[in-house]
Amino acid sequence: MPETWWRGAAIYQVYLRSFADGNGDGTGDLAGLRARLPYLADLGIDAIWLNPWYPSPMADGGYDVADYRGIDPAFGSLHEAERFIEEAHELGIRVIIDVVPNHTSDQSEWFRQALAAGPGSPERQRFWFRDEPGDWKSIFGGPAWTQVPDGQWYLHLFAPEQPDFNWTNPEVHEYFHEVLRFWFDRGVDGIRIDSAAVLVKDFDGGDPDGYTDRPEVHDIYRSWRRLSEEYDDRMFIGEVWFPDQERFARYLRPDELHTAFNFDFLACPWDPAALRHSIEQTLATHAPLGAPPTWVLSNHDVARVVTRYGREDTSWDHGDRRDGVPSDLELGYRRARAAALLAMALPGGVYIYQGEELGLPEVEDIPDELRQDPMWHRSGHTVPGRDGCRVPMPWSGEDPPFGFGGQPTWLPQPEDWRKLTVEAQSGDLGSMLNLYRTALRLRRERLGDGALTWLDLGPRVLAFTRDSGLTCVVNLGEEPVRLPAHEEILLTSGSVDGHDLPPDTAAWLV
Ligand code: TEU
Repeated sequence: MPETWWRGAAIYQVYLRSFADGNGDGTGDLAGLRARLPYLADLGIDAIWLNPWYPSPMADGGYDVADYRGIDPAFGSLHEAERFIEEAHELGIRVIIDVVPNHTSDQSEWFRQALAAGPGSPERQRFWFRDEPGDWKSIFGGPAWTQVPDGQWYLHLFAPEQPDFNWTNPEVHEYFHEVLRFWFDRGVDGIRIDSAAVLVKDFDGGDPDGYTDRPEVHDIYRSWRRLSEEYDDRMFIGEVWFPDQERFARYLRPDELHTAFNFDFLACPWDPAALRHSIEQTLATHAPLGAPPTWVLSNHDVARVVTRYGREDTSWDHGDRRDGVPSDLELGYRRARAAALLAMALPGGVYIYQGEELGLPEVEDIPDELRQDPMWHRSGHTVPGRDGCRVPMPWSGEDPPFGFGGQPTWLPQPEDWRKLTVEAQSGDLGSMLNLYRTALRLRRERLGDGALTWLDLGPRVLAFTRDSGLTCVVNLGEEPVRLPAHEEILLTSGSVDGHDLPPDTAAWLV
């Protein structure tokens, strides 16, 4: 693996609670993940990104971390985590874990100490306690301040169970340096930085968004970068939801983060002009920095791509998730197949969210009483939230839990997922699973980092040739388009009629 292994890597996101259940309690865990490592090796990915696996009350799916140097008993033990890292490495798979520096759990030792120590104590200085609440709103809905029994209020940009750290406090800086060393010492290859742009707060600027992208946040990542360089081949991927590309790019300077998620591409509608603009802007932003771009279609926070692309409005907007809007899933599935070949053909790294390789749709009929997302509860049960993209993976069999593990699964699986299981798709050469397997194999052989040259095949077509000679053609129009001259068709996302590429179909040519 080249020294900067992440530059052209295919990275698979494991939402541990929903990947595979090794002890039969209906929740995913490390035993289940370890048992499925051969599946991931066979899929052909280079690294795994794990959502938080730490001790947590699970008020926000583990993003309310009670101890950053442990493993939640529901997932297993620290020893199992260390064995998992070793086993992944033996298969040539790197491991990226999630670190959540903006906030902790209200059940964490530090926050409990802060509550006990009372107003004005050093323990409270690790967080944002005030005598009066501010007017900021929580990203999950409702106020961002919650009162404690002695009358003070504390800040939480997300749920009340997630008090924000005070990053002007040197103790917080030192604490997270220790956390990074703890996991780098255990062989972790990368860190996904949660909510990376909101750590530093400006309460005095009168800005209702006085926490996004404050200049001082870059000092934090410069110190983290210096720390990572004490180790070999470690990387940071920042969760930076930020439309302003110039300010987004600051996080990717050579002394800060190695990569960041490209949410602009994810949020794009299924439209050639919008996608081309996003791709060109991404490449132009990253090139001068020497940072590889990333391409991502789904994650644990966003409605699944098959459902998004089957909707009338195929774009994504955090502020308007359009839950329950009608979706033509067959159309969405065709487009998701084509989008997969587009994303995997582009230069840089690609992220695959578990279940994306199975063509799973968003589950939009989860019974309300089973929903766990704090967005659902904090919105007064008006925003269904993100459980619909977190339903446990279907592996085999004709009925739930589809080989996931025990019953009931922590979120119910749709009965008709019997046709989407790994088992049902493995033997089907035309399945989404085999499309991803073949694409990842060809990508590893022929693509990764590098450059592209656009081809003009009409206004409804995205087409480019990679420096390795592979040409990707995507027809986003409503009429078939003639393929450019080629010697061989390596792969298509749907059936191709001679030399004509049907609508919502992609092809890889040489
Ligand atoms: O997400 C940060 C974030 O901005 C998103 O949560 C987004 O605002 C939200 O999903 C609305 O669609 C990270 C994690 O990815 C997310 O799962 C956590 O809930 C959040 O941070 C708090 O840790």
